[in-house]
Amino acid sequence: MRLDIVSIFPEYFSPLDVSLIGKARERGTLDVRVHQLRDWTHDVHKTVDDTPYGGGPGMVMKPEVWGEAIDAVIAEGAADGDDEAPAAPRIIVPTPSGRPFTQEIAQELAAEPWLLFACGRYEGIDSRVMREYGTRMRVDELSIGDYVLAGGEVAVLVMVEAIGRLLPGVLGNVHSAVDDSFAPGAMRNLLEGPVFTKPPVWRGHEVPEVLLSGHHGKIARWRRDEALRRTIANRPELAAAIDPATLDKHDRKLLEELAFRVGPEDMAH
Ligand code: 6GU
Repeated sequence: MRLDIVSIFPEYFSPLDVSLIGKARERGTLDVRVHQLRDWTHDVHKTVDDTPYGGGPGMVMKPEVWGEAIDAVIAEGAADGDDEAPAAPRIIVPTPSGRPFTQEIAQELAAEPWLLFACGRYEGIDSRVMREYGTRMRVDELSIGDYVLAGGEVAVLVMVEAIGRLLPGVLGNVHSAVDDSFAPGAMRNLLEGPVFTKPPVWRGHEVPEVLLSGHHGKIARWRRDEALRRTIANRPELAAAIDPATLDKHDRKLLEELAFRVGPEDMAH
């Protein structure tokens, strides 16, 4: 997969040199290129922003410099690519006003051959940039959560890590992504429960006995109970969205004990 990132702070992306993503880059699974937006300015001050039309606080990133940057990155990528490579990337613009970035979107993006992340700072990028490229390619404005960051750089790091670990061969253990709290499958919509390793007693705290029993059926049941408990405690809105058809008798009994009802009619617990 090819990833281009355009930002006024390329230094923000040095974490991509280490760990799983760094190894994937060394192996060639991931081709990440970080670009300095200011390289496409023409004035001595390398200006990337200006005051907003209509007034108000803050500054807006100028469309001309973004247009030149994105055109150049696309031209370079298209020239580098083999004949089967697509002519255009999918463009991602991180912004707190975007659609939520979810595991489902991470999976969708992990299947793309080429992504271009356009990091805005200040109050954001002139909206015509997204309009312009949206006529020619897919452009997604995505948010990583309900809080405001100073710029999109950290959000892009988050998205690249979530996407990168889904690429074939990036995770050491091919099963690691299967158990993820938000992965599709049987445990979908359930958070993962607590985990333990040796020693069996640490500072007087014991590992739950069932995990030492070697009884796979009982262990699976215990893990599911813990997943349900944790989901109800930490994410009641996720618990309320569980399809009742995916619950067995044991699950229903546990939910009753926890005084939690599943289904749309009652979110209280
Ligand atoms: Cl993607 N960008 C910024 N600046 N703030 C955010 C965000 C993105 N997602 C949540 N807050």
